Parts: sequence; structure tokens; C-alpha cells
Amino acid sequence: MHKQYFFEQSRYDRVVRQQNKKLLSGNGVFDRYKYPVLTREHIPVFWRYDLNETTNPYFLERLGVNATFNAGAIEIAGKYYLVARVEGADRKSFFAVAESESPVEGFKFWDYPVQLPDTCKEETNVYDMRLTRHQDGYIYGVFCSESKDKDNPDLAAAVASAGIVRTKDLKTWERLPNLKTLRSPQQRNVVLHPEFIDGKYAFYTRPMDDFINTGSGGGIGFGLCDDITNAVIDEEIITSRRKYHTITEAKNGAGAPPIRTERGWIHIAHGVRNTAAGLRYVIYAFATDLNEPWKVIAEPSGFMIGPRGDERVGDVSNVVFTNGVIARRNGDIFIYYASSDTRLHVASTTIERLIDYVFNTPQDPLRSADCVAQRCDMIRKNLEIIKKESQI
Ligand code: M1P
Repeated sequence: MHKQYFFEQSRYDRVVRQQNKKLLSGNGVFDRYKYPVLTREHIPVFWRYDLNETTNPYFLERLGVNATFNAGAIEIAGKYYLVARVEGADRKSFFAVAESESPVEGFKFWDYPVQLPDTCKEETNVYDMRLTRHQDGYIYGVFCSESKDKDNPDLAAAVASAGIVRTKDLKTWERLPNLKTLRSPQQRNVVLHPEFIDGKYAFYTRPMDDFINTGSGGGIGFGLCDDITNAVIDEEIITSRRKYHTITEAKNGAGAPPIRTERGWIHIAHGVRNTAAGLRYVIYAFATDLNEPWKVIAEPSGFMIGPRGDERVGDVSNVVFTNGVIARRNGDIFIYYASSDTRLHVASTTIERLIDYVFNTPQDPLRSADCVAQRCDMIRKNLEIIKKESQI
């Protein structure tokens, strides 16, 4: 073996053994961690280098990896699994399972990436899998299936639709036909709801007029289909709506499947606004009714997680994005979020804190004058408390 192999391997070993640390700078809603849970340094050496000294005498990297990000997440029998988006140096993304005994550190990729059944010949790229443990007994993966738009002469024109796979063990994947939404030409950020609604499968969708712009799509959609093996949605209704001059003005999209709580379904989603520096992606939360999960019942103002520090820098800067959450039975919540389409982090909270955040944080009053009045109201009450305490 080339001596450089041992150097690369020990660097990899160091990265996967690195212990993570909860940072103390939390805002009460969630805590960040010091190190990302997946980076391109987590990619095994034997995925990148040809280790045969005859065919690779200079130990050159043959198949580079650019980034590991946007991961679906699931806990199975006390272990934590991330189905990450791995982007090769060739720009194509694929899925790979990383496993750990801990939700915040020690994730190691399995020996081989996921080889999805190649049933969709026009598909060029796949990414952003959401994992749903469904009432029907399967674990579903819903992801973006991207193809060249053959009707558009622009070389970059693409079509996004929702691919669907299912599995019981993350090892054997059955590919089902892509979701068809009869009234929306393109779809990305589609998530399967974990329970049947009136005996039907329910999807959170993101109707879009074209590949980048949501256009007339009013926000996160919701639609029902009878048969998951030939999933067709006719009507989509809008749940969390995009609003002018808010964090969702340009786009929004569902994250992981919603978390069932006694107060309602809690959704952790992403919102996008435009700026002079380009699109800015943040993570926000809202709740919907337990029986009618398309009806928004609480929507705290602003974002929950915004890109901070090093998170702001990467291939697509100023982005935080989530498509994976693990909600443990003991009330611990782990939110896996990627920064700047480059690496994957974890944030932790608890179900009690999340419920308090979603249901008791005031709503966005949508106008500066009302926002300042809202803040002044809290300041006035706080100053009274401070005054009273200081007199004791
Ligand atoms: O580059 C930021 C994100 O852009 C897309 O999200 P959306 O469809 O809301 O614009 C996705 O391609 C996502 O993968 C990416 O992180």
C-alpha cells in the first residue's frame, strides 16, 4: 500500500473519532454543537483513491467528493442513521448511509453508498432524501429526482420531481414511480406524512412553476393519494404560506416529517428570502392540527436557526437547510441541518422546549410598526420586573 494511504486513513480515523461538544451559546430554543457531524473528511479513503499501486503509483485521488450535506435521519433500535446527500467532484449527488451509536458524533459511512434501483433513465441527479417511518410498516425515502428539461433549449434547464423509495432496513430499497402532481409542473422538498389521513397517503409538497422559482406556488402544499405504488395527487392545498417581507417570501419547503405532539404536529421547515447577496435560507418551525395536519395552528415569528459564523460560508453561502430530525421517545430532539450546501451539523432541543417555542412565541405581525410595538410591549413588562426585583 502507498505510504500516503496511511496518512489519509489516520486523518479519517481522527475525524470519525472526534468527540463533539454542546456549545453554551444557545438561545434556549436549541443548542448547537462544536463540530459538524458529517463533512467531506468523513468519506472513506477507499471511496476516493484507487489503492492499487500499479494503476495508481502516485496515489492520486481518482473520484473526489465535494460535500456531504442535507441528510434524512432516523433512529432504528437505538442507533442513529443519516442518509446523506454526498456530492461527488463531478457535481452528481447520491445517497449514503452513515451510522452511529450517538446522535451527535461518530457517524461512519457504510462501505458502499446506496445504489438506488435505476428505473428512471432520464434522471440525472438525486438529492435531499426525507425518511418517513410510515404507519404501513415501511420506511419511505422521498427525494428530489432531477432531469434535463428536454423541451427547453437552455442547457441548464431542469425538471424536479419527487422520487419515492421504500425499505425496511436502509439496505434493500424498492423504487416506486415518481410522485405525479397533476396541477404543479415541478416538485422539490416533498415529504411523506407518517400517518394515513382518511385511509390515504398524505404528502407535503412544494408546488413550483420552474426549477428554481416557485412562481405561483403559494408555499408548502399538502395533498392526498390513494396508492403509494402509483402516487398521484390531484389537488394541493397550501399549509404554511409564503408571505411578503418575511423569511419565506421567495420560497419555503418542508423539512423532515412532522413530529407528533399532544398540541399538534410540529414542522421544521426552511424559508428563503432574496437579498442583494443572493438567496438566504433559514430554518423555521410551525404547528398544524393533529387531525387536519394541513391547518396551521401556530407559527412563531421569524427563523429558528439562521446561518452563523462558519456556517455562512460554503458552496452556496448563507444557507441552513434541514431534511432530517430525530425525535426520541424520551423527548430529546436532534435536528440535522446543513450549512451552505457543504457540511452537516446537529442542533439539539427537547420536545417541551420545542412546544413552548412554537406555541408561545409571538407571530410575525408583518409590519415594522407592529413589530416594534410587539417588542416594546415585552420591554415594558421586563423593565417592570427588573424594577420590582431590584427593590427586593
Ligand atoms: O441551495 C440551497 C438549497 O436549495 C434547494 O432548496 P429549494 O428547493 O427550497 O430552493 C435544494 O436544492 C437544496 O438541496 C439546497 O440545499
